[in-house]
Amino acid sequence: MHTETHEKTKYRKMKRQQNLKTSKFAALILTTFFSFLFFTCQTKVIKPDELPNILMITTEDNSAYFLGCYGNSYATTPNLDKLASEGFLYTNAFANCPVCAPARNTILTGVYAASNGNEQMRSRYAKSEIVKTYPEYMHEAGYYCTNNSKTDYNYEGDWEALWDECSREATYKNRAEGQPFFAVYSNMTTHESSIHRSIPTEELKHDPAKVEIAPYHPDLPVVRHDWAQYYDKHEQMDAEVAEILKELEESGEAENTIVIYYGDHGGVLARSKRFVYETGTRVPFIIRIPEKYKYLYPAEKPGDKVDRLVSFVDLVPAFLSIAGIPVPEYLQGDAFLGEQKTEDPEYAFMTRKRMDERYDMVRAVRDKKFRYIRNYMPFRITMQHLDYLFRAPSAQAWEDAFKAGQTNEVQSRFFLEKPLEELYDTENDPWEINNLAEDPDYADVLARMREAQTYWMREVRDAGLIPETEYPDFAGDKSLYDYMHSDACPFEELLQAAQLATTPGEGSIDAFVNYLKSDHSAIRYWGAVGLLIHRDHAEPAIQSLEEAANDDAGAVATMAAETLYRMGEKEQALNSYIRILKDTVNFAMADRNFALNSIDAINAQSPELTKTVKELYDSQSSALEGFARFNVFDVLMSETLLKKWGEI
Ligand SMILES: [Ca+2]
Repeated sequence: MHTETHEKTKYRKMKRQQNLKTSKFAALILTTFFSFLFFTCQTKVIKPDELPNILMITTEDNSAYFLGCYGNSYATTPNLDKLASEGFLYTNAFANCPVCAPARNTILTGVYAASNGNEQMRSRYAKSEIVKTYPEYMHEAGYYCTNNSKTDYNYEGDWEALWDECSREATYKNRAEGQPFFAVYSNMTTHESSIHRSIPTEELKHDPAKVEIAPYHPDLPVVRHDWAQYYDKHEQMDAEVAEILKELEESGEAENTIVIYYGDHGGVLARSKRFVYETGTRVPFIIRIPEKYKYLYPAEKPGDKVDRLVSFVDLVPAFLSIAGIPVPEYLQGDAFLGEQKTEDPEYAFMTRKRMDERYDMVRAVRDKKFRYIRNYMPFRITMQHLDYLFRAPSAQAWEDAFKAGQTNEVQSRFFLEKPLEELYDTENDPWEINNLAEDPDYADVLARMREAQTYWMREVRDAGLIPETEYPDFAGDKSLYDYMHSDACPFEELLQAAQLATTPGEGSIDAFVNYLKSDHSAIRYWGAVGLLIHRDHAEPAIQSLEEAANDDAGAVATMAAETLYRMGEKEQALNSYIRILKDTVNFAMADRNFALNSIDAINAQSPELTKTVKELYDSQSSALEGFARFNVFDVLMSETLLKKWGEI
């Protein structure tokens, strides 16, 4: 049997069964059985004129929290509340990535952005030929596919070719007679940018004094103002969604159309969008199914709530299941509607890596109660000063309050280095401020979810294990997905190195030093990361680190340099940083940006380093004008650094 099919089936089984320790023999029997089922129980072909239309409405950057139908009595979202009463509201729905483009990458492909190698926000890395998009499948089934209008799929592609119509005028009304439609509408009203410019307080509909703010935010007028403004934006968005539904009603197609509504990820008040907490990933998710398709009902009757875990990776399988198209094996989610609906999965998985100019790597697992988080860069703070995020007045006020020593422990935590692991009881601690990872009472939960997270990385061949600076070396012009699934990738070694590097305790120093000797730059990277995390015990590795600081892989050299600097070996570290910034033949933008982030985190400084950063900035600062600034991460980071140092 093909290895990939075998692994995939095993993964599905894992999600269905509490017990991971089924014997290998039983696994083989079950695998064979499930594969047999897959190949024999193909779905019946549905004629195009019997297919339901699908109208999918996406709103930007909004958490479930801000909707009345999700239990918030201060929210004013009557139209979405009504939609929920007519449809099915999913209480455990998640974006697999807490930010626009990677979230959309997963929605479009049915493959985790982390698996596609398209997790970096933003980027243009290739998509694998193996991975298809849902408009391609829906076209084959006879659908007229329109997109109004956001694309932002985080890979290099031809969006005009993907859709029958793709513009702000795109509409299902131009389809052929009798043809089913799949129409997407995205609404920007609640986008992060909606709080960048403050509405005068007297014009706000929601009262800043009455909003309940998250306990990790300092209780300041400017913070309350942004919260109130964000409630206002939801009210406006709710009315705009109602217009789309009204148009559907007036078209006479409402009785033939499944309506899917969701937020594209959480947001937007600081520590939500971009972060794999509830606030960044738990989205509103409502599906309205007309009576004539009641065979698709996920619960007894409209108005019922559904507590099944769903995440965006499940959308493509669900679309295919609705349309009667067999769900191909490479897809990584589970159909939650239709004939190919699977049993309820046990977990949902979430990831983040680079956001604009800021690096981090975090993986999260959610069951119906707990959220487990593993931090692969615990030496980076949560609230790194990301240019776009800190345009929100409340975000800046929070950072200012922290720097002024005016924040309490919980409010300060996100400006300090992170623990390696976090575990939250989302039922009893919805703001996720009580980390249970070291609580012995939760040791079993921790172990179970940690195992699920490792298992998931293996199953999807998590491309996050490769530092972005090394992508071109491994993927070339192709997708990192293809490399990760090829025999050339020493996946098990990589996974083991990453997990060992991020294991709490004194650290396996000898193993990390051995990793530094690997031919594979990503394995060397995890060796350096292991030493950085466990630097209190890394004295015997100094010489290896000094060699690694000269590595020709930027991420390896940077991690080694940072470790040395933090251990007091500053000269060697500074030389390494300067080499990466100056050597434009061997190092590219990603290398420079990675090094600049490191310099910022430890505030490494010397006259020569300052001069080098200034030269980088001066030579390219014109590139920072307008939105182009978000494509030149190294220049943007050099600007941030020089501002911090008072140089510009
Ligand atoms: Ca978004």
